[in-house]
Amino acid sequence: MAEHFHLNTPLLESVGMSKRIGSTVYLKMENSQPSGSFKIRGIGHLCQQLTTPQSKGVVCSSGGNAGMAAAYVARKMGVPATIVVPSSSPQLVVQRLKDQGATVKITGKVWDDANAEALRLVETEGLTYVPPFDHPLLWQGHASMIPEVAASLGPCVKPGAVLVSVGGGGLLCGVVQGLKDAGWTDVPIVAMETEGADCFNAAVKAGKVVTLEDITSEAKCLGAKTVCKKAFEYSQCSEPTIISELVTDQQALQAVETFLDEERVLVELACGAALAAVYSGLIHRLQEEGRLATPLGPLLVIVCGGSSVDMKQLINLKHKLQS
Ligand code: PLV
Repeated sequence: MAEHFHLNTPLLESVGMSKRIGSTVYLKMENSQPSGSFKIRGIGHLCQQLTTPQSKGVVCSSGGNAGMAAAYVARKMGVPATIVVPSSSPQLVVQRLKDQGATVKITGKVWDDANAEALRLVETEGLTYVPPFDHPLLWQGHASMIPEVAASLGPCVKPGAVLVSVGGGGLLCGVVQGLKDAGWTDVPIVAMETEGADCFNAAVKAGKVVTLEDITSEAKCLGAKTVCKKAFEYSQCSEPTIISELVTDQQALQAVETFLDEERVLVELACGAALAAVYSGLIHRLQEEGRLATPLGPLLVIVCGGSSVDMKQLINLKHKLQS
C-alpha cells in the first residue's frame, strides 16, 4: 500500500495577492490534491489506521469534499464506500462521488442530518465511520501540510500569519497542530467562515460550543451546525492566536472569481471564504486594528480547494446571490 494518499502540494507565490496586502503571499495549493481538497490528508491517514482490507466498507457523512476523499481512498484500498450527503449538496458532487465508485445516499437538509444517517449505517451495516472533521487522526493528517510549507520556505522564512477556512474545524485543528509541531506557535491564524455557516465564530462569541439553528450560507461545505470541541478549545488558548472572522457569500463568490481570473484556478465557495480575507481588505483592517502585525511577514493561504464547483455552478451561484 502507498505510504500515504496525499501529495506534497506546491507552494506558490501570488503576485496579485502580494500586491494587494503589501506582503508576500504564499498559496498552499491543496486544491491540487487527489480528490480536489486538503481532506485527503486527514482522511487518508484515518483510513490507513482504522480500515482493514477485510472491512465491509467505509461510510462518510459529508458536504462533499470529505466524501470525495473517502471515496478515493476506499477505491485505492479496494473497499466499498458509502457517502451520505445532504440534499443541499449540488448534483455535480453526487455525480463526482459516483465517478469515484462510491454509493451515494442523500439524507436530510444539512450535513448534521446526513451524519445521523451515517452513524445509523455504522450500527446497522457494520461499516467503518469516517468523520469529516472531528477526529484526532484527521487533524494529525491535515497537520502534514505545515512541515511541507516549512521545507518549501527554507529555514530562514516563517509565515507572518496563516489563513484558513473553517467548516467543522478539522482543518483549523490540523493547522494548529502543525504550527505547534513546527515550533511556530507565535504565528496567528485567521479563521474564516461565511455568514450563515459560522459555527466557530458563534462559539467564540458565546464563549462555549453552540449549535446553529440552520445553515443559510451557500458555502455548504462550511455548513456544520456545531464546531468540533477541539477547535473551540484552541480558540481559548493564548498561542497560536486564532482570529475568527466572517465574510458574506457575495464576498466569498467574488473571491472565487478573482482567484480564477488572477491565478487561473477554480475553487469552491468554502475556499473563497478564506481568499476573501485578502481580496475584501480584511487583512488590512486587522492590521489597522492592531490584531495582525504591520508590516506583516509572509501570509500563508491554505487554498483548501473543493470539488463542488464548475462553470455552471458558478453561474448559478452568481444569479442566486445577486437576486
Ligand atoms: N467540508 C466538509 C464538511 O462539510 C466536507 O464534508 O467536505 N474547505 C473545503 C473545500 C471543505 O470541503 C471543508 C469541509 C472546509 C474547507 C472546512 O474544513 P473543516 O470542516 O475541517 O473545518 C460540512
